[in-house]
Amino acid sequence: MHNAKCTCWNCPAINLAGKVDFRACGQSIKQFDKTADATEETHIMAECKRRPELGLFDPMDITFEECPQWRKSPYGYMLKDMRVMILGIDGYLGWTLALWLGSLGFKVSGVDNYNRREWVKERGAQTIVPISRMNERLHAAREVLGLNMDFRQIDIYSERKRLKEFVDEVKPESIVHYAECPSAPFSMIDVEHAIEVQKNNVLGTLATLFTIRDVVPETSMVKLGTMGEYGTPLTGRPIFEGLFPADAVLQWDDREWSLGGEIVPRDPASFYHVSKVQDTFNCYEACKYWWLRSYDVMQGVIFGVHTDQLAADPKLRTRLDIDEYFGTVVNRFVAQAVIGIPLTLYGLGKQIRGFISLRDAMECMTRLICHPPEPGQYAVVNQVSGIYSTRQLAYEVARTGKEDFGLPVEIQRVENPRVEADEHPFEVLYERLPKQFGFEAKVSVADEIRRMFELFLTDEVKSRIEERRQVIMPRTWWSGVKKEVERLELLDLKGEMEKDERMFNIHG
Ligand code: USQ
Repeated sequence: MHNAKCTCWNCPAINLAGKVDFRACGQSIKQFDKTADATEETHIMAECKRRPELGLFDPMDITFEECPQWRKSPYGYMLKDMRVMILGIDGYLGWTLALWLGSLGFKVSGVDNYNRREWVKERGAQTIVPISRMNERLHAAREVLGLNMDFRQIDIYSERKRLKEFVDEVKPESIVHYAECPSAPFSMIDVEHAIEVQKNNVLGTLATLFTIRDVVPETSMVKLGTMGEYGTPLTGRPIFEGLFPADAVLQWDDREWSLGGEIVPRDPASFYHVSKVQDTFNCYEACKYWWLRSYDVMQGVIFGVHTDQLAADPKLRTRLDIDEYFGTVVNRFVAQAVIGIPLTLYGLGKQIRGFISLRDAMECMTRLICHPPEPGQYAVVNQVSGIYSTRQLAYEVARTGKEDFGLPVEIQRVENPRVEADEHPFEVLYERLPKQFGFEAKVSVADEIRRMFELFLTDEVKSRIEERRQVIMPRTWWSGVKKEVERLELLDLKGEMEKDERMFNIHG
């Protein structure tokens, strides 16, 4: 088990603040409160909020494996009835994670301001998988899965006081922060949207960090970042996991320096991605100033609709968007294939990205929640399970649509409304989740694409895609121009396949 040897030092049930003023800065006279231990060898001592009978003890002494509060689970040792609060619980990921964690025995609570519903509506779009209002969703979760989740409608930025009160009431041992606008095109519409996205994301995160400092400093924050923070370095240098590895060296002018532990360069691709970069620095600083602990999860492009809990009942489904703004590329391609729009490859279609399925992302998040960072630790994981070009994915969707579902799928190259390299090297390191946290991807792109076809071809979902046909073609250009992109060419699939069979085979 990946977290068996973690100790109370990692555990959010620990109380370090009471006896040792170790959150004070280096100049503080009162760094160690000697009343905690009268001996000269005073070192950091702890109390356990769950096992007060232990009194003061050395937090390194007890491992998760030894502690009766930590129980074995498929995803590592799990803190019994661990309280997890999900910010953004009404979203595509938030709702999925709530059901997933709840079914594993976590005590789930959540907040949401329903912004996502409003933003999608404002663009004339809709989730193609119907979802009901939150109270009905909560009711269904109770009826079908026996889950009791505590929910509050709160805007984490403008209603900070209410957030603080709710956090104080629940005392979450982990806070998953999904409460952000995830759309690059939405942030590029105009100044109002750019401001809306940055305000929502950057200030919401900042408010959350202060709340954690003031109310639950030992909680571990699992914060959703994005692979898009890094951009696609044209030099081909590897994309490390957030920080340079210990042996990285900068050489210049016959001199050299270690880069180990420094934040790697960022080259975000939209004002949305910039908001995530700003979050990174805010989280990094908060861990440094206040000894908070945080994972920054650099997630690749997500795809898919399935977890066992979501599929347990139609009332439990999570939202799924396929419009220009909120649909991610694989989900969009499948929806296009279902209603006969040739798949929209932007530019050359040789953009390469990291991808991960919805289900596998949930497993990664669970493993991270079960393995909290140490106090003061800001850690980063690149959360992807495979690397593909958009062209490879379009081919796979076309192949599955044709062969398995008899659909006449075509692929078109259209003008690229974004400013991004559409042909570039891309070497991503994504080793920490498998090596340190025991993650192994379970869902292949091909399987999930097939599953999406099955759902999207049902009468209700197909007609909801048809109803919103007009919001599929992109109209938001990074330049500020507002016009629908034009087709550059319709790809000759057979010819393309003969030219480059490798591109056609995402399994090879
Ligand atoms: N693309 C197409 N055709 C389409 C839609 C997109 O070719 O119809 C291309 C885009 O030009 C881009 C790539 O597909 O090169 C990915 O685009 P996307 O819209 O699926 O994803 P992106 O805008 O990058 O953002 C999504 C999520 C975001 C997350 C990010 C992870 O919306 O929240 O941060 O994926 S990553 O891309 O790794 O930065």
